[in-house]
Amino acid sequence: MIKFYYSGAPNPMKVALMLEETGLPYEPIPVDTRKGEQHTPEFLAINPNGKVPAIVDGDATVFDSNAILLYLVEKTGKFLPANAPKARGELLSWLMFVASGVGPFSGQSVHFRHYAPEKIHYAVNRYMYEAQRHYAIVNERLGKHKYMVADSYGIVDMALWGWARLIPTALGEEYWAKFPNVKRLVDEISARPAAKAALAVKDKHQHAFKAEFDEEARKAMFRHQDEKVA
Ligand SMILES: N[C@@H](CCC(=O)N[C@@H](CS)C(=O)NCC(=O)O)C(=O)O
Repeated sequence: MIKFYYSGAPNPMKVALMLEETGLPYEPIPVDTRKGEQHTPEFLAINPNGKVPAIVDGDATVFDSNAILLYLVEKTGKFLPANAPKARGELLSWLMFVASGVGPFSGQSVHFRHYAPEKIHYAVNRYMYEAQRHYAIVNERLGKHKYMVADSYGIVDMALWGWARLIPTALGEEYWAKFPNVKRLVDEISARPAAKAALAVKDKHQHAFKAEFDEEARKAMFRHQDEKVA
């Protein structure tokens, strides 16, 4: 049984979606990042980066959401596009694009828009600009293709869904209108039973994650605040 270390945040939710899509049996294990559970020695032995998600599958330990998606594709053979190496090249390109572009820039946009103690216009503008630029590229791609890779639903769509469903938080509610093709795919995925099950994992297993974003949460998640390195 796969052990799935998770919270309700965007990166773990991509993996929850894939686990639900594949039907693999898994045991969800909550890691409450607002309480600092990501920094315990036990969890750091699984993910030295101290972030969710991570999985333990027998003697395989995998961390980083997109690495886990690839691992599960290879393990199950599900959602693996035919026509390698062409389609595989496409898959790797778009997966890395989502992993290194869409995710981090959306995350930093959320941080500087909602969590930074001061509103730094330069930072808000830079991350919103870059997040939008990435979504515009995805939007154009989805204007020509139903799905991100090989015209079939797969892990790049799942990786995108993790973050893109939060476009209103990362950029603002009005941005859906700018990216109608992204919205079309997000809505289609969100309507899938696997997506509903992924979002319901914590309720199904009665995992109560801390809701308040208080001083304890800031200390656990924004550790740069207590350490001057620049
Ligand atoms: N590159 C990593 C990023 C993981 C990540 O940033 N996870 C967030 C939740 S979406 C987290 O654990 N945050 C807690 C923290 O930063 O302390 C991935 O894709 O899995």
